[in-house]
Order: sequence, then structure tokens, then C-alpha cells
Amino acid sequence: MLWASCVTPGFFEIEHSSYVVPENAGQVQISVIRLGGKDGQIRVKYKTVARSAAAQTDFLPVEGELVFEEGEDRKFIVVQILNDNVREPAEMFEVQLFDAKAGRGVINFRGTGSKPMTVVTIQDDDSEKI
Ligand SMILES: [Ca+2]
Ligand SMILES: [Ca+2]
Repeated sequence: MLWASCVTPGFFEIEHSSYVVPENAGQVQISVIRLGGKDGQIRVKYKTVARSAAAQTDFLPVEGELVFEEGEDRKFIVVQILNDNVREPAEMFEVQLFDAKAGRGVINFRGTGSKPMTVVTIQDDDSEKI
């Protein structure tokens, strides 16, 4: 038997395709949103992927899972940004969503939409003070 209330579970996206944060910001909050419906429980895993920014040096890598209960449509991934006193170019890392799954009784789940990842640019704050 189908639960009529779980036929439009929606899908996941990262709200913005890029984020820019100064390296002294302490952290960056990546918003994960649920679009197209709020029925039932859906979940998605996430991880940071280093590009020119180095894990442990420029940011603290995170990995985990977000669980959206029925009616929930926004959650945040928080990544700690590490400051230094080195003059350097802007550096980047990615946050990716993967392995989206629907809970029990949920049908029509599409997983992730057109924005399953975002690029975070860390801007240096040491270049201007000489
Ligand atoms: Ca700095
Ligand atoms: Ca710096």
C-alpha cells in the first residue's frame, strides 16, 4: 500500500554553486536545500574535496550525512576555515553531495538536482598588510 503523503519527497541541491569566504571567517556554512516537495524522510551524504586549498592546512575536512525529516527543507554543512599569516593566492575546495536515499514509504525520489556540489573560495587576508 502506498502512503499518499510520501509521493512528492523533492530532491536535494546545494543552494549556491559557489561560496567566497575570507580565511579569518572561522567557518563557512553551506546550505543544502530540499526542493519540489517535503514528503517523508530523505537523506544525503556529503564530503569536502580539496582542490588548491589543502585539507588540515586551509580547512578542516568534513564528511557526514544529512537526514531531512518530513517537512524539513534546509540544513547546513559547516566547514571550519583555518587562518594563517602567509600571503597567498585565493584557494578552493569543493563540497559534494552523494549517495542520496529515500526513507521507507517514499516514492518518486529523484536524488540530487542540478547543483550537487559547490566550490568554496578562501580569500587571503594577509596580502594587504605589509
Ligand atoms: Ca591570515
Ligand atoms: Ca593567508
